[in-house]
Amino acid sequence: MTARVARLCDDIAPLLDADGRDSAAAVRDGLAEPLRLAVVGRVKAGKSTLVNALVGRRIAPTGVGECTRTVTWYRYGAPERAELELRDGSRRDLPLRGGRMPDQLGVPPERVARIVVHLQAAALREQTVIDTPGLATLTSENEDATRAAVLGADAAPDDAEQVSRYAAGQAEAVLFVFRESERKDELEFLDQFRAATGELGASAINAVGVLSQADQFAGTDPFDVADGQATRLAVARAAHVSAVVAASGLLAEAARTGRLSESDARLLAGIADLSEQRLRLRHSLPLPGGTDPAELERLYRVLGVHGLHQGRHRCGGGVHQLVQWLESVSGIARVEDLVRSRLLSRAHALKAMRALRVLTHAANRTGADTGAALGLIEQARLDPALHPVRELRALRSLVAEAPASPLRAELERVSADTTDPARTGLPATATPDDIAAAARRCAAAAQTQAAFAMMPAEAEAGRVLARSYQLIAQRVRP
Ligand SMILES: Nc1nc2c(ncn2[C@@H]2O[C@H](COP(=O)(O)OP(=O)(O)O)[C@@H](O)[C@H]2O)c(=O)[nH]1
Ligand SMILES: [Mg+2]
Repeated sequence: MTARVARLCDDIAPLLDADGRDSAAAVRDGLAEPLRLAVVGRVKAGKSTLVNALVGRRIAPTGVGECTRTVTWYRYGAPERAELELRDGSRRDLPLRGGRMPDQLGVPPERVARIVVHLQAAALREQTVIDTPGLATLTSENEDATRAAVLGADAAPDDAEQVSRYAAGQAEAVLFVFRESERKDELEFLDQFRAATGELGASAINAVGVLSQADQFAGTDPFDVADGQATRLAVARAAHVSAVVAASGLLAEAARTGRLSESDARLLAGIADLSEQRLRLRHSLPLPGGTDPAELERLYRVLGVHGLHQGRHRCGGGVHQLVQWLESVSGIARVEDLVRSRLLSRAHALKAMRALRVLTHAANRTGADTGAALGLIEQARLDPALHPVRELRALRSLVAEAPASPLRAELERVSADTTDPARTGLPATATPDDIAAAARRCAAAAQTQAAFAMMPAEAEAGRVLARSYQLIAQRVRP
């Protein structure tokens, strides 16, 4: 698939104008890179904290610093370094202080197009993580910066020219960070995001969601409450995100970024017997002997109230036990599983899909030989190598227009990163003849479903499925 798209980029370049050729070259270069995952959500949703947990470093500034107003790319690379890319096209090095981003950039944030941080973090081998300031928030600069991260710098949502020019630098997948699912503006945010990003934005095939700060939900087990809300949110927003899980970025960050020491664990174990009531009164009543009040306040900041109150009972085995508990209760592994199973497993198809869109925009520019360029794109689309892209498009329309359709599960199964026996519902031991016969049967059934479908999205899903099965049959029995 990747090789086919790369060839298309080469073939189409002579038919484009200079900007279009730049886009095609950028798309081609990006094909070999890890998937670009943009972390989006409102300001203070907990995006940067979650980025730190995913990357395993306390690198992204959290809170109110200047850097939180710019878009930052975290990518794999050595030596570890950060670069500022300014809007005028120039670059300058940004010194990392103790492995962290500086609080000041040295230039006004409005002059910054993006910051690129190169780290040797294992998590970045498979994905480039793009931290964004937040959409639908207090200031319009924030919104512009986030839109730029997803659509490309300066791109107005309805300006296809701009989109095509900058689209090559965009994200291919989206991680939505929701703070509280009940808040109406949190849901409106999704609609605004879609309105702002249009076809290039998030959908059930390229976006997953996290209900963040799960440790802050009310109830004896806040994580349990957050889980329930995440499930409801996923149902309500099935067209925008393929799934939502609850997680606490703060607890995951504490577990993974080396912020806790043995002496912290000892301090916490020393206050394990105090009542929560007593801990809340710590500012007016003296603490048991030996407890350093400043250290305790620091731990409240690192762990939050729930994390500290529950975590102090998991310190008997030292900091190791505490860290294990934080890691497991935080839900961060579920976030990673979701990203892996829904996004990274489709990385090639998601990249190809975006590439075709960028090239289509480039082909439609006034300086291009539009007819010939679109012809090449159409040829590529029909190539069996790019059939996975057609599957994803069909799935996206189906989820948006007919989410309850029985074809949905089938299309999800067929388009998943799996084996041909699994795609045709057979055991792994099935012979090529069995698989080919099953695939032909399934193809016929899908064609029938396409013929009798009520909705256009269902008809298209049926046709695409039929073709998927035909391709399987050809593949196993050429
Ligand atoms: N209790 C708790 N606080 C969090 C969590 N995630 C972030 N925060 C806090 O919320 C504030 C905003 O977080 P930040 O990651 O900067 O949000 P961003 O604006 O979306 O990048 C910071 O003070 C964080 O410490 C979490 O999971 N639990
Ligand atoms: Mg942030």
